[in-house]
Parts: sequence; structure tokens; C-alpha cells
Amino acid sequence: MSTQSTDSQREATPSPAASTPAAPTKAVQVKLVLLGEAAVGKSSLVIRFVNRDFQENREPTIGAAFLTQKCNVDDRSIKFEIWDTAGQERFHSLAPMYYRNAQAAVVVYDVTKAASLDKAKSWVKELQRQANPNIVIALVGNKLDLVQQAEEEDEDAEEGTSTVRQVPQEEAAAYAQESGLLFFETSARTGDGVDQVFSDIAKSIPLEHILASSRGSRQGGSNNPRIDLMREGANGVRAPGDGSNCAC
Ligand SMILES: Nc1nc2c(ncn2[C@@H]2O[C@H](COP(=O)(O)OP(=O)(O)OP(=O)(O)O)[C@@H](O)[C@H]2O)c(=O)[nH]1
Ligand SMILES: [Mg+2]
Repeated sequence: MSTQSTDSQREATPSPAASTPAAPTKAVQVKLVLLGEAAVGKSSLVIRFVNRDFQENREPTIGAAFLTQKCNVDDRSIKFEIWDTAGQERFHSLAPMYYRNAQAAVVVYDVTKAASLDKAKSWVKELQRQANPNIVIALVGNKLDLVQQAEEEDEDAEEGTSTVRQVPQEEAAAYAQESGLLFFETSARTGDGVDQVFSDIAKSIPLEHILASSRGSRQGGSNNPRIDLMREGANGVRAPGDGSNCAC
């Protein structure tokens, strides 16, 4: 299976601009997976979070990319180990390998493309059926800047009447609430809402559960979420450096 091994290793090192003082406690490792239709902006969201950067016309992800970023929230220090999956349908069958044992999932759709919310809903169903039952799922409507830009250009229109927006915020928020998901709208382009996604996930993760299961695996249990994919060289991707900077 091919992966963006070269790029993802480079991307995995957080930029100095993202640094804040390190928390005194040792970071808890949290495996997070991004899922969603092709071109909704999954890679762009992660690059914004990890590298504080945005690239127009990104190449589609092939296989998956791996990045890490630390996040200090309240008294919690978390190191996200992020699997950014490819949205193209031909890669769908690989997804279980990435969401298996994940403690968090970010399911992304594009606010300007109604069909991408349907795809996001089908990912949520699959996660609820097959992923870790304690997984924290965030539903994220991306490309908010396109809606804001259209509203600014059409000064006479009432707020919220933009024809560019195809997914009303209330509709997605109601779906998220009834399905027990966190909900956000973001722009990877401007950075709006992006850090919030990860810091709210960091607050919602049941850390005690993760610590207990990793203690169990050190004592011979088999529940360690990192064992399958984090081995150096697995899937052609090497786990990058310690991601010692922090984004939130
Ligand atoms: N205007 C705008 N464009 C965005 C935003 N996020 C991503 N894009 C653009 O949308 C295109 C697809 O972005 P990607 O991040 O590659 O999308 P992806 O979901 O990772 O796609 P796959 O890897 O194929 O699954 C690129 O041209 C990005 O520049 C955003 O917030 N606003
Ligand atoms: Mg991608």
C-alpha cells in the first residue's frame, strides 16, 4: 500500500509558530483518524493544525498520511497521532486499518457540497458500528470561508441566505446532536475554528480509559491502540519525532 510517507514525515514536525510552553505532565497519546469524502479538506485541516499553513490546490492523499501534534488543554497534555486518510472511494477498504483502536475521529464534509454530508453520515454509521465504542467523533463542516466570501460579495442578501452554502448549519448541528457527535464549522484556509476542533476533542477524550488500557497492555494485554500501525516501517510510514511543540 502506498502512503505519503515522505511528505507526511516532513509534515509531522510541528512548526515553531505553533509552540506554547510544554505542560509539566507526560503527554497521553491519542490516536485520531480523519475521514470524509475526497476534497472536503481533511489534509488541509490537519496541515493548518500542525503546520499553521494552507495550500491552494493540494494533491489528493494517496493511502494515508501520518502526523503528530501536541495539545495542552486545562491540566491535560495530549499528543495526537493523526491518520489523515484518503477520501477517494478506491481507498475506502483501507479505512478500518486507520480507525481501528482510534480514540477520536474527525469526520469532515464541505459546507458547499450537500452530498459530502451524506458521505460523512455514512462514515459516522460505520464508526458507530465498527470502531472503538468509546471513540469521540467530531463532525466538521469545512470551507466556511467560501460561504463568508459569497455573503460579503452579495451585500444585499440577508445573512445565511448564501446560495454557495448547501448544508445549513442548523441541519448539521441537529444531526450531530442526535448522533452524539461534537460539531464544528471550520475554514482550513483562514484557520477559523480549526484549533477548536482539536482542543474540544482533547477535553472530551476519556483519558483515564486510555491510560488504563495502555497500562493493561504493558502488563501483557493486547489492547494497545498503537501496536499495529505505529511500528516503525508499518505501511511504509515511520512514526515521526516526538512532536514536542504544542498547538492548543
Ligand atoms: N476555500 C477553501 N478551500 C479549501 C479548504 N480546505 C481545503 N480546501 C481546498 O480543497 C481542495 C481539497 O483539499 P484537501 O485538503 O486535499 O482535501 P482532502 O479531503 O484531504 O482530499 P483527499 O485527500 O482526496 O481525500 C484543495 O484544493 C484545498 O486547497 C477551505 O477551508 N477553504
Ligand atoms: Mg487528503
